Amino acid sequence: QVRATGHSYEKYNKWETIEAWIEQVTADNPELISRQTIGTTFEGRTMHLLKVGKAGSDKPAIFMDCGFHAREWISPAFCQWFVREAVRTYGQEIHMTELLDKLDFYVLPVVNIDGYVYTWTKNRMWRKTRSTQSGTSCVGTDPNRNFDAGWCEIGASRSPCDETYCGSAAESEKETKALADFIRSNLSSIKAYLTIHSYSQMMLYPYSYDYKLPANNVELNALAKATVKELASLHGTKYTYGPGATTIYPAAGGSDDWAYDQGIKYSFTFELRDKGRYGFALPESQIRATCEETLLAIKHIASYVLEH
Ligand code: ING
Ligand code: ZN
Repeated sequence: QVRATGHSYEKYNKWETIEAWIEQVTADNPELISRQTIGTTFEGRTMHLLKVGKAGSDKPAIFMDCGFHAREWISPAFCQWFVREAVRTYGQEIHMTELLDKLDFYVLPVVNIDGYVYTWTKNRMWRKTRSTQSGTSCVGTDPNRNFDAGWCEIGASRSPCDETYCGSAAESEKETKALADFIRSNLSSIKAYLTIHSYSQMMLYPYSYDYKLPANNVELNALAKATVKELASLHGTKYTYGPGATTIYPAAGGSDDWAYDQGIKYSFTFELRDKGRYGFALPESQIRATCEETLLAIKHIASYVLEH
């Protein structure tokens, strides 16, 4: 159990608290967690990545990130919850124990740290990164339009002032480049890519940059169906699921499509609670239930990946 200063799993934590928590949870669980730096943000903050799992050789891995979009606060809350539940239930609960014995989870607690800090200090509804460039006074690129997957072809904007600005080039952002570099360097072990957003209660799989379907569409559809059923079993929360383009909207440059095209056959975007009542401002009173149900979904996918 971690007690980093001011940190709570049932509250939204500011970045300095999350960063202290990252250090603490790693120090407290050396048998299960190791930490590495994968890069720095535009404003110079450190991008810490946690590797969660029992030490072993040639283990398959699942990569999961949170906090792509600054205002989606439930997302980093889930990554923290996931790590806590992993260390709390390892050796206690057979399912988690087996998962951590047999695979590693790479957890990136906050991708867009600069944006997240900005939502705490200046504008709660900020979405993009905080990068600047010459020729415009507008700030930020949409990190989920910045990957090299049909980059900027559809559902993205070339105008730096827009919320879905795709950036000056694919991977123009230090944050997306760091994430993509890490995945490229670990492609042989990474079997699944999971990216956590909010809101709208959806489980999306490729493609979003095109109306084409992935080669294993039938399998992904069945896995998504079973996963949302598992998620709903706890509190009755209903998720829709399907290819991004037809389930939410067409949008190029997303990380799930990019990861899939790198050869990671299980690639999903989760849109957590709710469906719009509170939207991005999901009350802290819903953190526990949201994270509990989402954890069931992630464990379901991990078990599936282990069997396949
Ligand atoms: N939704 C995602 C977004 O970036 C998405 C939806 C998923 C787009 C996958 C492209 C690829 O717009 C939120 N809430 O951010
Ligand atoms: Zn998002």
